Amino acid sequence: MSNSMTFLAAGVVALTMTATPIVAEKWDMPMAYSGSNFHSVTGAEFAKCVTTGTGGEIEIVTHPSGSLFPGAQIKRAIQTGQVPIGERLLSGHQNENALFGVDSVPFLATSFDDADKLWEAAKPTIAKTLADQGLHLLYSVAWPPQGLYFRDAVSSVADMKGIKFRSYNNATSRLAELTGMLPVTIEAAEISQAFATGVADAMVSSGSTGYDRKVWESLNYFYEVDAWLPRNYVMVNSGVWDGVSDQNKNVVNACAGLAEYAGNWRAKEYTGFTLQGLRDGGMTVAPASDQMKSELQEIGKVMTAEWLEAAGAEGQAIVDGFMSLK
Ligand code: PCA
Repeated sequence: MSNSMTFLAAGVVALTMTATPIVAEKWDMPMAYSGSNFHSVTGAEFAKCVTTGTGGEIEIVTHPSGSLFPGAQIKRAIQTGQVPIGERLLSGHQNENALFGVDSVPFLATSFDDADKLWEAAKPTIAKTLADQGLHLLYSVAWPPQGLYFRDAVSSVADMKGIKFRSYNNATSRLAELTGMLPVTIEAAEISQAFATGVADAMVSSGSTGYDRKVWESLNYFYEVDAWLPRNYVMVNSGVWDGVSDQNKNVVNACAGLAEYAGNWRAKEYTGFTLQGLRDGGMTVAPASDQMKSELQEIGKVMTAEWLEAAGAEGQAIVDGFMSLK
């Protein structure tokens, strides 16, 4: 390169730098579920939307499969500023505050429509509870309805006695206790291994998680119970959020709105698709027997009463609000 060209090139670089003083920020976004899971796919699109929409001023990079932080640590990592943003299962924090378990009360909201209404009723309280903990709620997407997975056929609660049961929150551990099973808490990212090695022989989850983790390699039965539809949500550290320009906040909010819509749409599409995937993998997928359904309903009543007791007036107000939307 001639001297004059070098000079010219340096001038262009200097001009570009002064003309557009971009302060690029990289936001690492931990996510607990596998990269192929629909929540993770939605999160990756959200990240791209923000990166493009802010002209690269905020670049979000997702880390699925619990690779940056395992699910149980994601919220704390954001609260303590180790990462600015992330996604977590809302009911995973039920041990901190019963309100976070509003979406895992058995048989309260058992369809996508009802889960939407329950979220509408709960969202202001949940957003405030998170804000009090230094977290800003961005968007939330439902999982498909929860059913019961077993290695061996089961037709009543009595058949469940003594089975090692993989749980993912307080409600699922409690369900295990009330059905005489033995709960062991395991993140979704680890379940294929847990089932293959006999650490657990059953779980409650969606067709989606069973499909993502290829559980047909170990388990043989999925009973459609439609017990509840838990939610994932994406949160940002409040201090980080406060530092975002109004213009970029608008972009992030618009991308969050799109992600919520697309994620919930995918959850519905994925319900039938993944149940068929379980069948194709060799599993028996069927509604629970009438006896099992009615016994689970009784257990649901106990768990509902326990949740209302723990969640107090705020919990009752959410349930009342939900009933008025139904
Ligand atoms: N899958 C997640 C939570 C709910 C679901 O359907 C899991 O099993 O961990």
